[in-house]
Order: sequence, then structure tokens, then C-alpha cells
Amino acid sequence: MKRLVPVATTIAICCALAAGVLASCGGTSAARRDPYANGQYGGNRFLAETVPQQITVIADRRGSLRWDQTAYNAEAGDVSFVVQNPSPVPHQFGVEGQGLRYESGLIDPSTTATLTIKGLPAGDYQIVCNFTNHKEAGMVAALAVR
Ligand SMILES: [Cu+2]
Repeated sequence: MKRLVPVATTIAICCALAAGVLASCGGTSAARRDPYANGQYGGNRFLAETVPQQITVIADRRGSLRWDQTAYNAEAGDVSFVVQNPSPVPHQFGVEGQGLRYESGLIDPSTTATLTIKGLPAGDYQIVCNFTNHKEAGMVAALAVR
């Protein structure tokens, strides 16, 4: 009978892993999308607060895999990215470069997320969407921080 405990434990772990895999697929589950929980995307999380410097970044309204600009500018320091998703598909928002990666969770259609980095150093970065190959399809833009 002692074997029952390890077997049950193993089953429980497998179920937990399966649930995690399903959740990370972003499928039809009713799981909340939290733009501040970067989960599978790793990197640093954005802060859920707003600072005076605000950069608006808008996903293509009709669902094309691109941002509204190919290049954005910001001043070094504290930056809030006001990321609007008026498109019919979920997106993700990342700022990558200079050895830094800030990643959001999913940003649902018809929602806006204010994603803040404090103390962003000057340099050249990319603004990306890492949701299911969107970056590779062209959802990438330059961010010059001066
Ligand atoms: Cu996207």
C-alpha cells in the first residue's frame, strides 16, 4: 500500500504540469490575462504605475502584426508605455535591448495596459510582441532612449 502515495503524488504533479501547459497556451480557458504577470515570457516585469513620461504604443487596429510606428523615442529614466490593443487578437509587449528584457503578459483585445520601467538607461532597444511569432511576423519596432 505504500506505493499508493508516490503514485498519487506523481499523478498530481502530472496534472499540475498539464494544467500549466494548457494555461500557458493561452487557449480558450477563462484565465484572466494580467499584463503585469509575464509568466512564460520571463525577463523583468513592468510596474503597474504611471509616471509623467508616457509613450503611447498602439497595436494595429485591424489585427495586422505591427505596431502603429516603426520607431519610438523616449528619454532615459522612468517611462510608462501606454499600450493600446484595439485589435481583435491578443498581443504581448516587450522592451528588449542593452542586456535588458522587460516583458508583459497578454494584453487582451480592446484593452490598454500602462506598463512602466523605472530607470531605463539610454540606448537602442526593440519594442516587440512575443505572442505566437508576432515578432517574427513583423511586430517589432525600434525604441531610441536618449
Ligand atoms: Cu502581437
